[in-house]
Amino acid sequence: MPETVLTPAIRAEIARLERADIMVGIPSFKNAATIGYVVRAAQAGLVQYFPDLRPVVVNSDAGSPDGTGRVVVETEPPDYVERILLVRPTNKLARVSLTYPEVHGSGGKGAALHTIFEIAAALEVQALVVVDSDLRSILPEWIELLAGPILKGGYDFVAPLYSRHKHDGTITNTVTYPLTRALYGLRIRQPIGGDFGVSGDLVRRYLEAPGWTPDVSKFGIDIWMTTTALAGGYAICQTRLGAKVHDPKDPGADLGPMFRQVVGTILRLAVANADRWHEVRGSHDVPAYGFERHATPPPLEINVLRLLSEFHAGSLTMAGTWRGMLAPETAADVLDLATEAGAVAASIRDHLGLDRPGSETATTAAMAEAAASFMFPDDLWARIVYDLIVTARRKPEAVDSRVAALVPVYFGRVASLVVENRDLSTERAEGHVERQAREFERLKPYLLARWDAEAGDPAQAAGEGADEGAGT
Ligand SMILES: Nc1nc2c(ncn2[C@@H]2O[C@H](COP(=O)(O)OP(=O)(O)OP(=O)(O)O)[C@@H](O)[C@H]2O)c(=O)[nH]1
Ligand SMILES: [Mg+2]
Repeated sequence: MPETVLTPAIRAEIARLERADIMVGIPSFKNAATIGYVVRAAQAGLVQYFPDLRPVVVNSDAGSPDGTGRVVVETEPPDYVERILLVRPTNKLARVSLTYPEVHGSGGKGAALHTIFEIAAALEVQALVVVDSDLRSILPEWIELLAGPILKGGYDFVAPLYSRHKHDGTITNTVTYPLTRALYGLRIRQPIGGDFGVSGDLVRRYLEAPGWTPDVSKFGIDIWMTTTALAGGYAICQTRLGAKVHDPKDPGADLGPMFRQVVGTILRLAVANADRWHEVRGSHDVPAYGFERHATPPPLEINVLRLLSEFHAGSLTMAGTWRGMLAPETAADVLDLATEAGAVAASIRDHLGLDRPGSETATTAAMAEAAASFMFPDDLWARIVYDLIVTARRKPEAVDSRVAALVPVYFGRVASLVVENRDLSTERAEGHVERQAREFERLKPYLLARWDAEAGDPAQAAGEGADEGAGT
């Protein structure tokens, strides 16, 4: 990780705080509406569960114009928490909100966390907890659930386990969970959940680790943290947090940039850590901490029509790129599916009368029902992701453009999952996530064969299509 020049304000805060045992770090960007609750929950958790430790809450903000930092500073003071919880902690809780500097010219969630790591290391904390600032479902107990395994159990990295709505967490369900599991052999169900516990040792490792790219300064940070912990052989567990309720996102409308940053990062990490995953077969459960509870996350609407239309539109402009980055038979299957997606999208519009003025909206359920015939197979998706790893090694400079070209294909994959899960309970839909993860494991020999063939004869490109330029 590169060294950043901490701003004078941050240096002054470090000098003022001197030391802390436990820190809660909260990255933010325009979260004035929700961060107050997150700060109160974090404070209450520190006071209630760790009254003997020196605690600090640090908000690392992007300089949000909506007053996010002011909300943090003006939210109820720590002694309010002491009064309502009837706890008299040994140490006063410190609270800070500051604006983080960019890392090599890139800002975002990862740059915010970079500053949080620097402060945590400078204060020599034993445990760092990071939580998102748009959380509605955080409770004081989350601080114990995320820090407890580090302070009591000797773990270095605590990944979250939550109940999420069956249509939420699509990047997790389609890429980061199955790929992390198949590559490194550990079943970390939420590798990019955003709410983590990190030991002081691992924080120091993060500050030295290589591979801090512009994507890691943005939403690549979560998978970078998880993979760096895995590749470094750190002790990892999961913790049961109940439901994750946060600002909702529709994949087709909101998740394109996040997908590019997360998937670009996971591919680069896969190339860099090949010696960590090459010999791994199968996978193991990861211990889970905390009481098992049943929670029902709120429903999430997904625009299936938009997903299918974007998949089809992608095939019209990116067919050449797809042929260049996928094995020939994989590319042919994807192009056929994209054509079908176009036909299904047209029939949804027709069926639901979406071309008529004033009737452009429809529910997820109605769109999914109208698209019932559409199916993007698990094994095809797994091969696509594996092909991308192979091409990421061959042409590292092209990772960004390839991952951008993958976005419409991901939309097609998500549309298929929404269709398939339309009438299922969250538990049954979870079964499909597991089925897909097993498919990634089953096809790992396909990755290894292509990877090894490439190593023996990199020029030959393992039978891949030659057409790189046309149609991009
Ligand atoms: N400092 C900083 N924080 C950011 C930035 N973008 C996002 N964040 C924070 O990162 C956290 C996660 O961002 P979200 O947009 O909620 O993303 P997410 O919940 O991981 O993603 P979904 O599961 O797809 O909703 C929140 O606390 C955001 O405030 C940024 O540019 N700068
Ligand atoms: Mg969120």
